[in-house]
Amino acid sequence: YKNPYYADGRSVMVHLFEWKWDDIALECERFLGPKGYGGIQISPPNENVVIWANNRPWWERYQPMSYVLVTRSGDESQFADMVRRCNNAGVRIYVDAVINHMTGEPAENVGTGGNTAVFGEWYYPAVPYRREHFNWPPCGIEGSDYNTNAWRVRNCELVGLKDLNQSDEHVRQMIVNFMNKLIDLGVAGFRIDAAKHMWPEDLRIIYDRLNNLSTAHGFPQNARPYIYQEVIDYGGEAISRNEYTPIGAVTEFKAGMELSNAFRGSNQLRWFHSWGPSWGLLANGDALTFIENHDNERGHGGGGGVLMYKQPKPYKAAIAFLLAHPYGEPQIMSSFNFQDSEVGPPMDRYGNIISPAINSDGTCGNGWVCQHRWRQIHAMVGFRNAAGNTELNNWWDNGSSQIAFSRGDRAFIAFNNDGWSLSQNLQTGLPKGTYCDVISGDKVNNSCRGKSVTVGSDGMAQISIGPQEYDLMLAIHIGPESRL
Ligand code: ARE
Ligand code: CA
Repeated sequence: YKNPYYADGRSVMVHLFEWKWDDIALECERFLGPKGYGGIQISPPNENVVIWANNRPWWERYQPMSYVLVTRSGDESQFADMVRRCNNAGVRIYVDAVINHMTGEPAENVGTGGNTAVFGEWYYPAVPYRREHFNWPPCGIEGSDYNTNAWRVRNCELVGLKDLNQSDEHVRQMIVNFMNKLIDLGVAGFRIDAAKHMWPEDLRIIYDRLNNLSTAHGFPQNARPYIYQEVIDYGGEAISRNEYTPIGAVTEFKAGMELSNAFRGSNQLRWFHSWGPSWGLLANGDALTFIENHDNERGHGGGGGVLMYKQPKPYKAAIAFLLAHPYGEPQIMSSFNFQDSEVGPPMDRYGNIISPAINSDGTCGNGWVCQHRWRQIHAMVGFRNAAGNTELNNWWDNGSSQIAFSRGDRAFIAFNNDGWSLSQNLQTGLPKGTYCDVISGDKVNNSCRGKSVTVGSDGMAQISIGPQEYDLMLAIHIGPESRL
């Protein structure tokens, strides 16, 4: 359950938050595939309750009404078309699976697929679920429960969401049927929403009943779905992420917290020499790493304090480190622009999501941020792919916040988060030649739009990054995107 089964030579997952299936299919073909992205986390594909009272907030999608594949992102045929086209472009699809709970008790009672429920009776006819399928009697998780009471965190309601009982055979079967349907449609795995709120032994039984990935969609024989479980664990709670690593990968929230902290200037980059488990992070193969997610970029999920698209310079640098370093299975966020933390994606007055526009310079419009299209970010996907599974070598630091390292003889990166210039002759590990820095500009017509770096036959190169430059890192690698 810990292998994302990316296509050969690819890496990095992007969360296309609230994107429509038709737009994702196009994005796989016109951008993500060609740029080397490995996969996409999509928003929950199953029917959710419609919440006009809050003007269609993004979080209505975390209130399932049924497992029918109809949402604002599209219907089942659009979903199937997306998965097929993305797989053909070499890009895998990972589903955000909301299986801990159903809805709260909203005033409105119609789902995105037209189904209704009887909330007061815990009755969801389109699944079907009835009262006996929920943890009973209902109780609500209180803030102090996280520190003291694992049972209540798992058996009471998360923010009033009706809590399914995953030890019930019928509940297990409905969840397994839903997930297997998605596997058969060609998805490669799942984010398990609110995994902390379910018992690991119940989850194990559910995972073990999942089908192998579909060979009809290009996966190898006997491939198990990639499973990464959302467990927020900064330490000190009654429930530990270590209870979940035996059954799948886990979201590593500490990675984004530490990198945000450092690139904000509150910690020196030299300490990242030992980045990985010795920082208290999960074992390498267990960790889904990211800077920010859809919750904490907007202050949900105990969030706040992480870098996000509104602080572009340190944010891009934090992502560059995340993608350059071999530790973890990295994911990046692709957001829509927001001021209000509850507001949903760009929509028309009927509630239809408005597609991203693609500007002539490749950036997005219509309210979509599309971090995955920022040059400094997609260039680092190319860097990670070029680095492959090489080790980290040639670490250098100035005793403060100027650092550099190489990945085998394939890729080299330097960062300057000090307030003065970095100007050093450094070992890049790379073959002799001239390389374009992929951060400061593309290679166009065999010349560099940004900086170029000349590597000598001994691998050494003069590296310069001033404190006031547009970006604080420089990256070069083998392969046609960088080498002249
Ligand atoms: C909404 C309203 C609520 C209302 C509820 C029911 O905001 O006021 O009571 O509906 O009517 C998202 C939103 C919620 C939203 C929910 C359903 O964030 O605001 O509720 O959708 O629409 C905990 C969980 C963690 C969870 C975070 C948000 O452990 O699993 O809270 N994250 C996932 C998703 C969210 C989603 C859900 C779960 C629910 O990523 O987007 O909620 O499907 C400590 C603990 C953490 C805890 C955190 C916050 O840090 O360690 O475990 O996170 O506090 O309590
Ligand atoms: Ca639960």
